Amino acid sequence: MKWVTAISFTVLAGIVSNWPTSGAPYTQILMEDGSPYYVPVAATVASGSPIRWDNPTPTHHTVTHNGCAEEGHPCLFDSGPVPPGAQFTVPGLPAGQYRYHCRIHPIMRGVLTVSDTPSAPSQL
Ligand SMILES: [Cu+2]
Repeated sequence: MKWVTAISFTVLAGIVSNWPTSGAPYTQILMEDGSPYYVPVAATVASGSPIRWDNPTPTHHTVTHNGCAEEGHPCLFDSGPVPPGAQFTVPGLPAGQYRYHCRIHPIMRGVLTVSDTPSAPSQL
């Protein structure tokens, strides 16, 4: 029965990829060929909220958490090469600050701040 599951996933993936981009349930960050390279270069999202990087440029880029390039540090996300016209989605991250870069163009750097959900009660 494995093939049934495979077909279900294929159909689901088709539906998901056809979702309209307006009002999409994720935070979108664009990759660009010029400064600041990631737009917005400093993004803030709620914890658990998906983040999607889109590559509208004619070259490959990566979205690599800085920890992935530093021995002994946790590596929370690394897209690998994202082709032109493709995108990379992280389903959600715990609260914290995540600096990231492009492995192909080390000059490309961004920072993602993941905050606790706005509805969380204040600790003041
Ligand atoms: Cu790049």
